[in-house]
Amino acid sequence: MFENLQSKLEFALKKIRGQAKISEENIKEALDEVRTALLEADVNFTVAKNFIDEVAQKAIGLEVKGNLQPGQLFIKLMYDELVTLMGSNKSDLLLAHGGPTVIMVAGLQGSGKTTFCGKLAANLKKKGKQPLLVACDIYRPAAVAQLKTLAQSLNIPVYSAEGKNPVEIANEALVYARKFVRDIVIIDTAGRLTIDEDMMQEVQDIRDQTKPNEILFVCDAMTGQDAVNTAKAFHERLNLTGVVLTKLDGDTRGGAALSIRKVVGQPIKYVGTGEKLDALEPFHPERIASRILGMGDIVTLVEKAQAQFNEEDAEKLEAKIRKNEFNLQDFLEQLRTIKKMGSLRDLLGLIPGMDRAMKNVEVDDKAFAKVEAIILSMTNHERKNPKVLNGSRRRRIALGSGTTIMEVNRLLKQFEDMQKMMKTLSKGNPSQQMRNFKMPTGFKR
Ligand SMILES: Nc1nc2c(ncn2[C@@H]2O[C@H](COP(=O)(O)OP(=O)(O)O)[C@@H](O)[C@H]2O)c(=O)[nH]1
Ligand SMILES: [Mg+2]
Repeated sequence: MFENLQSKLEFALKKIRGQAKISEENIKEALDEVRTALLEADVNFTVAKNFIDEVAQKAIGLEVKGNLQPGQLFIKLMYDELVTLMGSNKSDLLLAHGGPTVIMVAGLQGSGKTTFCGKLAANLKKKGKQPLLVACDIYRPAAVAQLKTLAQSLNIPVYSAEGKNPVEIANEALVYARKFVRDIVIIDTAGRLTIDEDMMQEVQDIRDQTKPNEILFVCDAMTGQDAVNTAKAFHERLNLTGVVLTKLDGDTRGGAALSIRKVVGQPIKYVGTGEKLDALEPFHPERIASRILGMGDIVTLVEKAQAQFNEEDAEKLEAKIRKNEFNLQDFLEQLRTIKKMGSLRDLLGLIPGMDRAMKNVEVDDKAFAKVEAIILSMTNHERKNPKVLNGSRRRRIALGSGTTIMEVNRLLKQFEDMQKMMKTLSKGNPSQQMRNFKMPTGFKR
């Protein structure tokens, strides 16, 4: 799977992986090769371009900690972006609340629809569901027979009806499912070799009648970018809820896997990895990204190191709080970290119990800037010893930061409260403390 893409990427990143220093120049060089590798893998042009731009931009801001090498961080960045490209998280099947869940399966002929219907039914049956398969591909007699054979081997019923049209069959199948208490109805539809109007109209009619919970587009991963264009056409017509990539066991270049999520905007839900009925896996973006990048060792290393650094920082911060040494300088540094991270919760998450307590707190960025300006107008000594801040010093700070004495006073009062709270927090029950606590300027409840 993805052998060619993998070896090309490995080549592109080889030069950078061991580097103690990386420059804009060698990032650019590596990214040019990554771009070529993606295009050769038949990744959609726009998707490839956006991907490269994103990585390039983030690479500039890479911050090196401890003895990690920038090259390793760069590879981790590539990995993270690949995961994002493919949708970040595993996406589960949407199930109906009450009444049978209807799953309609659509796609071109030979993409693996019928096989997927069988695999999905088998998979859901194992989980205790009672699927019903519906044969709506009536144009080739062999298609109905194929579904029946699959179903028989699984001991799952098939609904089919000779002489009826697919919309009637689908409707009757729903009645059947309710009557015989089948909780999942999987509708196998007909495909053509290319998109044609009759076929589209027919699946659209089936959709309108059966109102499926899931409309899954089955996509042959071997067909690369073409598959992506087809998926787009299906999506415009049917409003897909998800994609299934088949034949990932074959000699696929990777283009479809990497492009389809961005182009269609719907998650990949399953991948087919063989002809047998158990060759179905939920789609895990991280696993596929690891396979594509083939540098799992580095990714794991960087992840571990990053987790460790966060822990170290957290411990230091905690110690300071415990000893009541958390001063305005620390506060300023934390503010900046928050800004960089873009999330207050990340910081608060470092303080035991705080993340839960602050669940509903929002951050106001403008107020942040004011707080920052006030602290910046203080001398180092003042930041570390807020006690020395008498009236005249406060006036000077207000002037210097373009704020008012009242605002300076408020910040200092709130900082004092915060210090107190932090001290109790590190000892006791955080959520209890939070209830009575007034947020410092910049934090809104
Ligand atoms: N290797 C491999 N073959 C598959 C996979 N899914 C389907 N096939 C094969 O692809 C061919 C077409 O599958 P079929 O389900 O009949 O496609 P349909 O026309 O869309 O219903 C069959 O020979 C299947 O065995 C898969 O994940 N891996
Ligand atoms: Mg079929």
